[in-house]
Parts: sequence; C-alpha cells; structure tokens
Amino acid sequence: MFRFLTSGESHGPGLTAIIEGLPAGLPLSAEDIDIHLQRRQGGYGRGGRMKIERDRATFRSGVRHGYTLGSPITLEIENRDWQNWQVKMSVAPVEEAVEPVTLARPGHADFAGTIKYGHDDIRNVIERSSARETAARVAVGAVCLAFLRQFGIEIHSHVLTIGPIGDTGALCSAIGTHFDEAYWQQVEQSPVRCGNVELTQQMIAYIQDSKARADTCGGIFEVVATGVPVGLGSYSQWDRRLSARIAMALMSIPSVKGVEIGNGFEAAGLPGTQVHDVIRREEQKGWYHLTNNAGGIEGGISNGEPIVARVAVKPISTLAHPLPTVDIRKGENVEEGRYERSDVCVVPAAGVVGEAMLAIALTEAWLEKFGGDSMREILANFMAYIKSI
Ligand code: EPS
Repeated sequence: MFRFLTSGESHGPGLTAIIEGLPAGLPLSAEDIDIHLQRRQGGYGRGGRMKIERDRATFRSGVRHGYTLGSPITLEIENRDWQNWQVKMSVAPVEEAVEPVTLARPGHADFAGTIKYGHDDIRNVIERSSARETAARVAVGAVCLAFLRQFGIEIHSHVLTIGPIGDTGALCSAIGTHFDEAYWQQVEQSPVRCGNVELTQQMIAYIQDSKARADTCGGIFEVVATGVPVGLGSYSQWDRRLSARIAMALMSIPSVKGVEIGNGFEAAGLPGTQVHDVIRREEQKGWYHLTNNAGGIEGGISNGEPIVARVAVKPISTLAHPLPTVDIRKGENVEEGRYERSDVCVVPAAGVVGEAMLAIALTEAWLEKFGGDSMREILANFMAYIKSI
C-alpha cells in the first residue's frame, strides 16, 4: 500500500514527509525534488515569505547510493523563517509575553479551526492550515513523478485564468490541443505559468492592480498527465474511480474550490453527441479517441488519452484591507480585521502543487495495478500488461 503523511508548522523548524510503499531500485536524488520546490516558490504575486525561504529537500531515510531501498522515505524541508519565530513558536513554554491572534480572517481556517479545537489563540490554527504545508506535498509529488517517469508519464500544469483575465476555451486547454515540449517550456518562462505571452502580460497587470487595491485574486489552472496507459483505477467501487481520487487529491490543495475533469461543467450543457469521444483503432497508433472531452478517464478508468483536470483557486483570504470579522476571545464584531503577511496571487504555485497531487494519485493507482517490491518487478508487470492489450 502506498501512503504518505506530512507534518510541520509554517513557522516551526521545518516540514517533514514520510512516504511508504514505493518500490526498491528507483533512482532518486535531492535534485529531482529541489527543482519542483523552487518552481512552487515562484510565480508572480508571491509575498515576502518566499524571499526568505530557499526550499530544499534532505533525505533522512529510504535512499542509499542514489536508489530507493523500499523502506519508508523521510524528507525534510527547513523553514528558514523559523529563526525569526523561535519565541512565538517555541515548543517549551516561554517567559516572554506572546501576543495572541484573536481576529479571524474570513475565508481562512481561522474561525472554524479555533472553534473546533477549542483554541484561544488563532496562531495555533494558522500554523498548520497555512499553505506552507504544500511544500512537503510537492516533495512527495516529485518522488512520485520520478517513479512515473520511469514508465514514460509526464505531468505539466499551466494557468488558464487569473481573476477575470484569460481563456478556458479549447485553444488554451489541453482538452482540445496537443501541447508539445516547446509549449511547456514557454509556460516555465512565464512569471504566471501561462502559455500565452499576451495573456501573461495582462495577468501580471491584473495582479499588480489587485495589490494596488489591497486585494487578492484567484484563477484556474489546468494539470495534464501524458503517457498514462489504459487501465488505471476502476469502476468496481466508488473509491477506486481514478476520477474521484484525482478530484480529491486536487480538492485537498488549500484555496481550491472547484475541480473538473475534461470539459466537466461545459459537458453538462451539451448534447451527448458533442461530448463523447469517438474510439478508433489503427495498426500504427493502436487504440485512441478522436477527441478528449472525457479528460482521459471513462468509467473511473484511464482510457489512454492525456488526463486533464482543471482547478478553481479562490483569492487568498489574507487581505491587506481586511474584511469585518469577530474577535474570538471577546466574542465581539470588529469592523476591520487583522492583516498578516501574505501573497496576492498563488495560482501559478498552486498549479505546481496540482502536478504533485496528480502524481501522487497516479502513483497510488499505478502501484495497485502493477505493484511489486522492486522497480524490476513493476516494470515486468507493466510490460506483460502492455503486450496483452
Ligand atoms: C506559504 C507560506 C506562508 C504564506 C502562504 C504560503 O508564509 P507566511 O505565512 O509566513 O507569509 O506566504 O500561505 C498562505 C497563502 C496561506 O493561506 O496560508 C508557502 O510556503 O507557500
């Protein structure tokens, strides 16, 4: 069974991830992970924290001489900002008076988390609910991507919209277009991770405008996995459906409020004849579909086409011009809430986290279908299956 856990507070000493269930013999290095940690730190619209951090992964277990051992893999990422929070975030009681946070930010976990856990200092909620935790998930996802790449799977993401700017239509989406390596290179060059140069400029201007208005902005990113064979996931139980697992994985990213697979919400308004992807077979190409409105999944099973999911990210809830709220200690309404350093827009970074979550969901499904204790065993299972179809 493949599983993972993350731990760590945003301003504590660091983040830790433990991954269990990956096979022995996978080549793995810190560089495989660090490149994705750096990508997550980027994106136009990030705040002051990303100027402090230099996220890097350190292996504490599970890898020897560059290969996985089949034992649990432990990864650590240091919080450089911890230096500035040693009193406020001390494990042991401190003598200094530490000012509690009592004004809940609407839209964040502050209010519900404080009531749920019975805290009287919102800091106790902020620390773990912070999107800082996604650095650990990107590290786990990078390990999964290194695994999937051994079988020819690639995962990319790009930003379709920021606030009202952008395009979710066929031309911008991997549902209707086959993007090549040059396109994805262009996405990596864009400060907002958008493949269209003109839209990139408009998105940057919109983020600048949001900042000037002391506001924040959300958007939609799309995540795409290519090279996925037919047969991951199953219709046989609700929780084995690949679409359901991917939706859960993506929905678990902080600030995400919507997920669709393929042309999801648009399909609801179209006749069936315009939605379903005609199936073909040719000597050279094998099985394929003429279109990919299903986003690579039919009946909860991958169908051999690219897996395409779109994800709606709400605007960051920490506002430089805070909304009215409540004081959780006094139980009083307050007209202006509290501002805590934050980002203006995290959609590009959320896309990188989306890649990681998709890699995690696909790894889980891959190991269920082709699982074994070593890479050699899994490769043999995979090759035998491919020959059989
Ligand atoms: C983040 C670290 C956080 C925030 C952001 C993401 O650092 P700090 O709270 O010290 O500024 O920048 O967190 C949120 C967007 C959030 O909603 O909590 C990171 O590493 O990505």
